[in-house]
Amino acid sequence: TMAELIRSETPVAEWPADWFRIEDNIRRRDVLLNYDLAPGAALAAGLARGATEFLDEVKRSGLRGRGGAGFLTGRKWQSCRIAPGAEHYVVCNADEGEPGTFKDRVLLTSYADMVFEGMTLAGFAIGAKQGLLYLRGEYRYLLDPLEAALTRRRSAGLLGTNIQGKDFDFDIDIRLGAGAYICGEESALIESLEGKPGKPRIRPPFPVTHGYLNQPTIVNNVETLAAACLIAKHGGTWFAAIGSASSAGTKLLSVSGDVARPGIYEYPFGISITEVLADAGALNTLAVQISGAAGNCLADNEFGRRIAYEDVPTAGSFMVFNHGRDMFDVVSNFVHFFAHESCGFCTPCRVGTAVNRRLIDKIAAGHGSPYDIDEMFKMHRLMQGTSHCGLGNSATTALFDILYKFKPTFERRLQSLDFEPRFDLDYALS
Ligand code: L3W
Ligand code: SF4
Repeated sequence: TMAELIRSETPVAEWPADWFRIEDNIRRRDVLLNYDLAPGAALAAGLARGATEFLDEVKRSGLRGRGGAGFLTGRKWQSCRIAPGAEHYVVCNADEGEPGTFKDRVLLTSYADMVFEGMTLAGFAIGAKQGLLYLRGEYRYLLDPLEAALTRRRSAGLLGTNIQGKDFDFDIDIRLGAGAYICGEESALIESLEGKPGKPRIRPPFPVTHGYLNQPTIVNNVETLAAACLIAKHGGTWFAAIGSASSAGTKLLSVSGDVARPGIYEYPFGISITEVLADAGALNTLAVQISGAAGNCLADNEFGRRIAYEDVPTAGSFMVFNHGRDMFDVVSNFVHFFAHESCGFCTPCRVGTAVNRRLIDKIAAGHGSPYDIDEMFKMHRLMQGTSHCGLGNSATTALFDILYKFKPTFERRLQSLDFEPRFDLDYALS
């Protein structure tokens, strides 16, 4: 069994082939999505279908955005296609900045053609001539190989004019970010693409009608665009048959932390936390932080839950902490992260993240009291209700999840043992 295999400490490379295919750092249970299509194969299949029929296949597939929010890709593309504008744009969000997420890096490193081909297919579906790949600044080392892939694709007639002999022109530019987490938020990303500071816009209007240069624009995650190639090739019904009821297809998870085998794993949606932990060789697990610093923290009584939009949604970050870890240290790290990454545009988030950092440092130094927990509650409620964008709205999710589930680690550090926050935790988390 898998458990025996893990206990025997057999090197992964010697595991039975039918358990996992390990290709370019992606571990797959059974044969799932084949990211290794020949360049041009998916594009030929998509172009042969025609733009509206291909878009119908994407709708039929049930594909949802892999950046975390899970918006229906077909619906997004349809809204953009019908939006009036002189030009339409395809933007690939490769600003993979969520702590613990590194699956887009693997796609960009080993399957760049799939990503570019997905962008090209998206351009065909929405009627765009220009694609932009926004690459996080920390991935600058990928710029040369990615540019080389674009050059190859141009020479092969997969980009440029009259692609594959059809009346379809499309090309792709790569733009580099400069290290700001907020530029993963789509409207801040668009501002940055326009050469402005990465401050989120007010949404609505959404980018599908008012995006890059105020023109209709789709912004999709790297993994979403790669999946679009498979839909072009195999059809929406094939894709919809993989995964769970409301979450079609597979998900790449970036598994890190206290596991014997960290890395990228591909699973059909619906996989349980327990199964992922077993596959990665996690022992003595205390908690799993899902979806990065902005996500939820699951304690061991929740490991039966499933990775799916209808249960535990995730952009792919799966950080494992065992009983040797102190969750206070983990959450302190997140609090510092958000104070650093808040863009400063709106007061609740700019001030709230800074106040929380001061309070968590005070508690860490042994000077804290229940009053400080109450203050953090106040910030939490304020920020969730009034922040301008998702960063401020989600900056305290992990803090209060961890406080709620691992209360003793906070209690130990407070001067007063009489730990009774005035605010009701259940209410605050509801
Ligand atoms: C047309 C409407 N389009 C919504 C579009 C919208 C966007 C998408 C999702 O991301 C996630 C969060 C974390 N007509 C529309 C519409 N859209 N209504 O759908 O929109 P939304 O607002 O639900 O979410 P969001 O704010 O864009 C929030 C994740 O982002 N996150 C971090 C992600 C990190 C990575 C990474 O490192 N690779 O992705 C941080 O918060 O999971 O769920 O396109 O335009 N009526
Ligand atoms: Fe900037 Fe935070 Fe306000 Fe978002 S919530 S606009 S990151 S200050």
